[in-house]
Amino acid sequence: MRETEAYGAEAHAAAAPPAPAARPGWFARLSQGLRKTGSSLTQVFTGTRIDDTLYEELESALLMADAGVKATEHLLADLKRRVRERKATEPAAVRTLLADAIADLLAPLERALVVGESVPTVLMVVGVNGAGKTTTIGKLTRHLADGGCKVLLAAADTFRAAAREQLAVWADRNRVEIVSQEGGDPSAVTYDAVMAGQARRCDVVIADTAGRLPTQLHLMEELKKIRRVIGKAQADAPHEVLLVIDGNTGQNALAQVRAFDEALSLTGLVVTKLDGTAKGGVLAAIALWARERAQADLARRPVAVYFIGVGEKLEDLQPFSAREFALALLG
Ligand SMILES: Nc1nc2c(ncn2[C@@H]2O[C@H](COP(=O)(O)OP(=O)(O)O)[C@@H](O)[C@H]2O)c(=O)[nH]1
Ligand SMILES: [Mg+2]
Repeated sequence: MRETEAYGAEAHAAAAPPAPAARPGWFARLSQGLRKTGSSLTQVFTGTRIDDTLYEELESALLMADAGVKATEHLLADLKRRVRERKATEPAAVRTLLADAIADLLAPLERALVVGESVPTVLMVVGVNGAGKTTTIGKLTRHLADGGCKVLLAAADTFRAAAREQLAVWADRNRVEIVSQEGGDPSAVTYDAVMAGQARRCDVVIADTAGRLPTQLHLMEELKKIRRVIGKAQADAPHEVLLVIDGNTGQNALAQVRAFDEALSLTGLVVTKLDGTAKGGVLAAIALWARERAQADLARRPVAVYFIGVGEKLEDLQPFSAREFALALLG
């Protein structure tokens, strides 16, 4: 059996941000991508005094960034505590302390995606149409294949020919195998793929699913069925149920997280399109949701944010680092 591979493990080995050399240009792209979200936040700290006005402006900026009411309250209370403790007197110092507060809030979301503990490791990827599922799978496949993993793709979004073709292009480009079937049943295709993955000793099987169905069917029921069928093909699978969300959708993304988690019990998230949005604060809202979820059931595996995306290029999808995110946001 091959050794466990933790994609992005180097980036997550310590609390410190990943070494820039490991991901050339990434911090600059992340900063650029988060600029719209960050500019209204950094604006707050251009004055000369730490007073009620500063905190009020910060509250508005966090709400505007779609951090949500609860995470905004949490961050403000945490920040005021830090300011008292450090006896900060300059707005610039408060800005640094806010970065600390955001990094601490987001830290529990940071975890490396581990593949290789089971052969194959089965990943089920879900999300609404256009969130970025197929492109994320393509990018992830490339990273895994580059790392020496044998990957098999399952085209379980069988309802649209374009969806199958799009995944086939990625499979071709990455020279990995794909199980696809015109007009086939999504569960049957996924089942076949997991069985093929076992027979061919693949390291990873990734199932791409539909984000919307022909109207008479119910998406969540279909996805639950796929999840069940994966378990029939391989008892300990799926090992990951990943929800891809579009960072542009802000608070609506949180509603999607709740709905998909309720139906499928998510293990991880991928947040795409953080470039060109002013709503990147939604990660704070997600962090608070994940914290409450963990507190409600301590035995349950917590939800991670495995990757974030700031563009359409291959290198624009990278493992999530809480500290790096906070620094890029307020830098
Ligand atoms: N700007 C930007 N576009 C992205 C990102 N991730 C995906 N996209 C684009 O979003 C569109 C929809 O992606 P797709 O993977 O087809 O979504 P799916 O319907 O969930 O499979 C495509 O044009 C992607 O190139 C990102 O991080 N930034
Ligand atoms: Mg797709």
